[in-house]
Amino acid sequence: MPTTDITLQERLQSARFSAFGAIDFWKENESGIEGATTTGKFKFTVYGSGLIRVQASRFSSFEENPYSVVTEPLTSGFEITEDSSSLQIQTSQLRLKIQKNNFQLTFLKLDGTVLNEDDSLATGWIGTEVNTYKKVQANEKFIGLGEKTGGLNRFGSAYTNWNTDYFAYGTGDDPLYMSIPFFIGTHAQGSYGIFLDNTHKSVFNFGASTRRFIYFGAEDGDMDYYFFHENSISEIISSYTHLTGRMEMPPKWALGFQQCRYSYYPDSEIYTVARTFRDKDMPADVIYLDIHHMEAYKVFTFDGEKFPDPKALIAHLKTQGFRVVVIMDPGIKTEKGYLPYDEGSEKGLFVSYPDGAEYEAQVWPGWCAFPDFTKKETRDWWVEKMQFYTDAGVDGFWTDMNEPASWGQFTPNLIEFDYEGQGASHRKARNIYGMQMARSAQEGSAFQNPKERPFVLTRAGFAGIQRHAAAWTGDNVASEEHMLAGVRLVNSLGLSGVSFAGYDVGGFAGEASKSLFARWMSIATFSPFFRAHSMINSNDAEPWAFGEEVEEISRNYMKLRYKLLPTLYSSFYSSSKNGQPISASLAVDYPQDERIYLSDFQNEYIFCDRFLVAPVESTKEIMKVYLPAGTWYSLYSDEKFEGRRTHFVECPLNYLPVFVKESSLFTCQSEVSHTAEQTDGVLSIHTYPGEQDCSFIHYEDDGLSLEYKKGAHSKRKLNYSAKTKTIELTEVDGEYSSDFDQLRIYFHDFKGKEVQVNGESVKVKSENFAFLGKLTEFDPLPETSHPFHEIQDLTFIEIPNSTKRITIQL
Ligand code: NBV
Repeated sequence: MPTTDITLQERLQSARFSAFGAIDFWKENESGIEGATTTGKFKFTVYGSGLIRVQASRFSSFEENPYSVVTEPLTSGFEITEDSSSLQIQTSQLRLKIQKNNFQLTFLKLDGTVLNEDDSLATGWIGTEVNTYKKVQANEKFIGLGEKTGGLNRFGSAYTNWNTDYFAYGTGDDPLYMSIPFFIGTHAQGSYGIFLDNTHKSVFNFGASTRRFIYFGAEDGDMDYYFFHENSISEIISSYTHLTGRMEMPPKWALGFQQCRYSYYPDSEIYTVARTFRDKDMPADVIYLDIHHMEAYKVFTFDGEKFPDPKALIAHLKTQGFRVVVIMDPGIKTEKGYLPYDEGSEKGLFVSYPDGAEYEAQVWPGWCAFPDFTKKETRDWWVEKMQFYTDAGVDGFWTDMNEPASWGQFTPNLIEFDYEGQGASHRKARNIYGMQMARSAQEGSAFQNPKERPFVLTRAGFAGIQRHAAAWTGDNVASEEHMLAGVRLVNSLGLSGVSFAGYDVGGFAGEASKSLFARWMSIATFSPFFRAHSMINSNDAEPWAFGEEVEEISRNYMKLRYKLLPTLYSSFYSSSKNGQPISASLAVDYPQDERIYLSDFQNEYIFCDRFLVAPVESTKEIMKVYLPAGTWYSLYSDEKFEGRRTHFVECPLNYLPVFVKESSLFTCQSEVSHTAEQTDGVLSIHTYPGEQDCSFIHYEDDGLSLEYKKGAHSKRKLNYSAKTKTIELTEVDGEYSSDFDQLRIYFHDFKGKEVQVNGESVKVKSENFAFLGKLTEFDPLPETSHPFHEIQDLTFIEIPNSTKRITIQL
């Protein structure tokens, strides 16, 4: 019978690789080309002069992910041509050649050099699984792919994208909590990015168990990817974050030190922790309420015994300059009479089995239902529910367990989600679920507290998550290896659009040694998100819990973090505009320097565009650092180091190796105990000479409201000209009146006696200057003493701040 034959044929076909096939038909459309091969439909869409989308489907329509991409295609600026064997799309930056007989794609620069080329197997299906196979270019490196463990260069490894709750993961384990199917390839001919816009479980194999090709693909759905080409890695990241959106400017307090614990309770413990920060003169801004704040772990409740008056607690913390962030887990206890459950159930807001029955799984509260955050009604309802917390004065929201996690860690795939009305099984919806929960939290915060900027911290996410939340790397472990792996995770997130990211300082699981905690604090000072956290039933892990020496080292670095706030805040501002990582792997600026990928050096990164941070185990006192091209200054001593070579540098526990790029400018303020505390009104500008010009946008606003969007900011460029040796502060743009009425301008590596300020000569003063304080010598023996670095006779001038242009001639 014919039907049986067809079925058999299909079955045999789905058991093997089936190529997408030769092009049968094609036509031009508004933004590119569409057509069909022998097995399906395809479309090429131009999104930018360096950005083309590739879609291939086995069906008569294409699948759309409604969550990640926020821009529209172009309708001009490209040309389409055809010859006997191929079709070509050319923009002002990129040429795509499509081979007609096998759908093999080649992306070229306009000079004809190949950026990226399909293997002849090109694209095809194995059952529902779709993959694209690509050739590897000579010496090609692969970087990014979001929250992935492993080395900076991902060549030789394979990764799965499937949001996973993974307590105490190993530093080579995969997958973790968040999936961002975007990577960057870089080789001598140039760099490109590929974003696979498919929310199903996907695999990126960069040459594990094969040397013929690399490939990427998904368990189901279309082959749907965006190909980016720009002249630099940072422009590729810009283009990716233009496509998928950028972080909103967070409240300034979210850049301060944050203290977490699973869990602080009862409320008296929180009062004590907050007071201890102030008593011990350790700057901090945030305290977290983890799951024990709830009654029987039920979201939108407070445990009446442990927290009898949350409003009073939070109000009191505010008077001390603390903000409170509360955890929200998605699981809603399926208990009749518990309002969130009753409401959600009645309105049909929970994910369900295909027969309509509510899906239940066990999490902290016991059996739970799961809000369907892929449905607008559910998000709107969650937004309303959050009033419970904002009424109590809560300022920030932490979405945890949103992979979603449940006991057993194996959600059945038949569970159904709304997926914006499209309908989707768990296979397609899982990876997007956490991002939609974070989005709901952001919308809830914005709605309930409309005068302030939201702060949301999320564990799970997908491409575009940076629009809604900051990310942290989940349940890490108190080990040296994990500390360094966390740096790579954050740098990889930065390559993938998530610039506001961090790890649990001290390690969530296990017990940090004294030295490990101290080192971790110093490294995290140079992390966009700076939070200490630890697991239930572990030793105390606040920065004072490891003895006096660690306390002093921690305090020193916490204070440095707050002194650097003007630079950090300005970098956040720039990142919200251009999507650049705040913690940037050296691969961003030096992709062709082979040495940065070596295991000894792959953890080094550039923080805020000017500090080279060399993370190192706490057990080492001397380390080998590789410095890329240029001249570098030790942050602490101004000692000069030549780039393009390795150096052995000392790294005692109280000094993490940090270098400042030549031709740099950055800004500092006086010590404060929290971000909203008034400074002494002096903005310090540190200037370093060098062979290149440089510029830095100094940005200020009220740090909290949305008024900056209406012009209530103060923004000026600080320019350094290498040739004329001038430093220029451009006229201030915006209506916010600066927090600083004085400028103190430091001239590193400059021994002159006077400088010209707007043509008038000003005498230069000098002082011995230290970015970090001297440690108390607890032990009188000289061999146990701690080194102390000062910059000798650092020259500076002090002038009044003004909104007008200021020019300083060295
Ligand atoms: O809510 C408790 C913890 C939280 O502290 C941690 O940061 C999350 O990653 N949460 C996971 C649940 C279970 C941890 C074993």
